[in-house]
Amino acid sequence: MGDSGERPPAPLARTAMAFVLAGGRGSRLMELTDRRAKPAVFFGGKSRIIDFALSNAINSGIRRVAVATQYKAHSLIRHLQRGWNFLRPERNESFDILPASQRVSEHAWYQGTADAVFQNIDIIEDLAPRHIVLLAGDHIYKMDYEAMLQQHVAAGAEVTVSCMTVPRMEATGFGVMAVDETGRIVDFVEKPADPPAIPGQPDLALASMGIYVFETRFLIEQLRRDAAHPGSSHDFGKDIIPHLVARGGALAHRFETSCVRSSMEASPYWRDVGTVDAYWEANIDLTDVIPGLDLFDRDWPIWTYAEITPPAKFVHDVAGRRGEAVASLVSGGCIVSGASARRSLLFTNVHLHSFVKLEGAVLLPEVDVGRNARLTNVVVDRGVRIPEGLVVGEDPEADAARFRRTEKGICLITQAMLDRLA
Ligand code: ADQ
Ligand code: ADP
Repeated sequence: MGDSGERPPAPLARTAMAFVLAGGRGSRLMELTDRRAKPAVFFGGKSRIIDFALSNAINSGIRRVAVATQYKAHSLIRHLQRGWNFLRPERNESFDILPASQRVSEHAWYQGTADAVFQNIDIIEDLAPRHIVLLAGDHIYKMDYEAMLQQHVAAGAEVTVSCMTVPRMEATGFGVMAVDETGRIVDFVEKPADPPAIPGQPDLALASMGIYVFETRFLIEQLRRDAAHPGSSHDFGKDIIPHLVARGGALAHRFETSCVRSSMEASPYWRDVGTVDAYWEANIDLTDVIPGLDLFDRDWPIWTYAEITPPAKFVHDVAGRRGEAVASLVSGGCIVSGASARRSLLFTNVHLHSFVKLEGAVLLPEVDVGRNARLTNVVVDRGVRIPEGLVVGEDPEADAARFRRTEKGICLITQAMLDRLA
């Protein structure tokens, strides 16, 4: 290949800041978000959901990160402090946790996503990043934000919005857009009851992923304008983005062009894991021989805080039968003692006792499963002690009476539910 003489464009991530919105509740995850915000919910054996957005930022080359927190933020803040405090001001890097703290007005927590950024304008101005990449802390995906920054600058857009095609009937929970042949967004409706289809593709819609790129100065101007607007709900999807689309300044960025895929991943992967069913399925899918999401991709590592644990251990039960796990992920510190697990995910420090049988089980850290228990298609919250002989997943009515059973028949089990039975 000859040298064209053209220099590659200068990277933009290094002078950008990732601003992660991590304050929402995620109420459809039921009891999993009773005590922690959705971004702090465990995922994939070792990580928490927010680790994906943060790892994407770091892997893209971004070295300034801020996380706005609000709802039940303790578990999230503790995780961020333990795992994500390696960015150093001495290297012109920064990591800021920004809890809603009534900094602007003594009467207002973060009113909406735009207000969560507005209330921190002084901190952003101090750090003076050239661009802001706005992210949600609650999605599972691998994406190179540098590609999106480059497209934004090359096109001279006011805002660039990342998007992907979704089945039209599933688009009711998204911002749905129409684009012209240049990629300009010509229409945008937030969470429409009857989502508009992509022209010529009646079953598909173009959905916003809630990822936005702005030049910092322009974003601040828009936030100030929005804050002064009496009718605004101070939300990106409801207020800021529709306003910029109407001005003709909004550009669509196709996720397909910047999603990161290892040789194993067949198609672009993005999950909301916003319901217990979606959460169970996305976790269990990781046990597939060829999973849709490759956590073993060394070119795009998902960083997290991980406790230092001994290796997972498999031992015979009292009668000399083996402890085994097949088609499963087993994290450090686990002990599988004469139990058998199939198509299951054991997070850190899970203990299975003799004669336990698991099938389709997602066990969060420190779960202890007593002898003879049989669990099928379950999600068990952190630290739960499953009593000896408990059977879940074989009698729908009994399950629904005792636990949170979803339409698809997945049971979510928390300690409070078990305590009520005792
Ligand atoms: P939603 O995800 O429904 O839609 P929203 O509930 O505002 O929008 O949440 C966006 C992010 O902001 C989440 O990560 C949430 O945790 C966080 N958040 C919410 N309120 C917050 C607050 N007060 N303070 C701090 N953080 C807060 C958005 C867009 C849609 C788009 C979807 C894609 O509005 O257009 O299609 O994301 O998932
Ligand atoms: P994680 O999200 O890491 O699992 P924990 O389960 O330790 O975190 O706790 C999540 C949040 O719930 C923390 O704010 C913790 O202080 C709080 N918490 C833990 N146990 C209880 C409890 N029994 N009652 C009320 N709050 C609790």
